[in-house]
Amino acid sequence: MSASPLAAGTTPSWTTLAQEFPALQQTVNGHPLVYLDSAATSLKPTAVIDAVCEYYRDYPSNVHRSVHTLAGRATEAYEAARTQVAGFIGAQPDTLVFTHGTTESLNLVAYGWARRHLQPGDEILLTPAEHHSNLVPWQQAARATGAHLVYVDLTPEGRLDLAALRAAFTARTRLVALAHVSNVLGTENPIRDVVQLAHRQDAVVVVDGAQSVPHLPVSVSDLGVDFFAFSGHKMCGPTGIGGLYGRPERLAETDPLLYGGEMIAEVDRERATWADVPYRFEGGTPNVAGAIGLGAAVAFLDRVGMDRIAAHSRALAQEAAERLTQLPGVTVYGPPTDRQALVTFNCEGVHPHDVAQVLDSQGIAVRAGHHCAQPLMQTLAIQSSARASFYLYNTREDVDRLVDGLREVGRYFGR
Ligand code: 7TS
Repeated sequence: MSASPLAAGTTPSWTTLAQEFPALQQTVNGHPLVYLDSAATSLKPTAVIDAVCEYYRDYPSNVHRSVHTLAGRATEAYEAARTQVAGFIGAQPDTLVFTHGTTESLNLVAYGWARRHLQPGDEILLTPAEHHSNLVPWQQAARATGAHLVYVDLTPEGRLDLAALRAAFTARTRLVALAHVSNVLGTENPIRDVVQLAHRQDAVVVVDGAQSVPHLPVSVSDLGVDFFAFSGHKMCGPTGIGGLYGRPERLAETDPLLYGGEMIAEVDRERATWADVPYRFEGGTPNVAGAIGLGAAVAFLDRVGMDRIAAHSRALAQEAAERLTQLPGVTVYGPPTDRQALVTFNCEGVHPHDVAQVLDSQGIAVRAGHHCAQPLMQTLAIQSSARASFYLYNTREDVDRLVDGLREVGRYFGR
């Protein structure tokens, strides 16, 4: 780590920072890699890879059980990571549950809170822009409890319609679930306003932060949310680790999702009592290496500065959106301004998988498909789309490469 440009306490250039990501030091199909798929998963810096390797190499012990030295070191590192990650999202450590990611976090709320508290006829407010992970768990919870899903439409530009949201609340509204940042439109939802409206009605607000925590400074306490879910792998951390923040009073009224070792206080033949929050939600051996790697990831992001990262990814996405809009036959989705980190688009007459393939042949990685947001694809009246997503290791040259790559797509398909 002493060789890291970040260690010097200076402000390294984005090009210098990109050198911290070993995966970028390769060619793909004969071209230097341009990685524009960070919304699916981000690349990992050396600091994170080293932290994970160090755990497996030097102290690969289980946590919260054995008294030997290596186990003590593992437990200390795991809990230090909890403190660090909680601090990163403006939470207290005992309000942060380590999960395997956003999907598990949302399921934990849907099983542990919603199934216990929702009654037949209660209403769950959602938007049509939700990722399937913030939609299917509520469909299932509604089916199990007799609650109903109520969708709040977007404005024609693709933003949350606050007037429609206000009008959608009824005496039966118990829960509002929405993304902080859309993984397709790149819009940031006004969570504070949503919380204010919801709490007036005693409704619980569940926020899917999978696309916001990697890119924006986030404080769950400032936002005032009840639950907040996020994934480590989209924010420079390892796969298989993420978090669920819950307000203390909400976590206290949530049932565990996994029962077994580690999450109990006492067990006899007939029954058991639960460990304190957050441990009661972390049944079984946790992803120790993942948590330690995520701790290293947030330390890395903090050293770069979340304000800088937010401005950088936003500027790249905005520039890409403007330049793509000017290409013949290219349609860009989402509002023309206030775009976070990504641009979703289609090339007229070319399937997005073909777009992605031609870009890949030039060493440019983008995602194509429905982006796990099929109801939103239906709202946009498309089957699928291509998406370029940006992060701290991308540069303006990457936008140039994307634009050149799309001109090549046009030539290839005779447009
Ligand atoms: N919510 C949002 C808004 C997401 O973008 C994703 C993943 C998830 C939830 C699920 O996260 P996981 O870590 O539990 O899988 N989104 C994407 C994507 O846009 N492309 O690939 C994965």
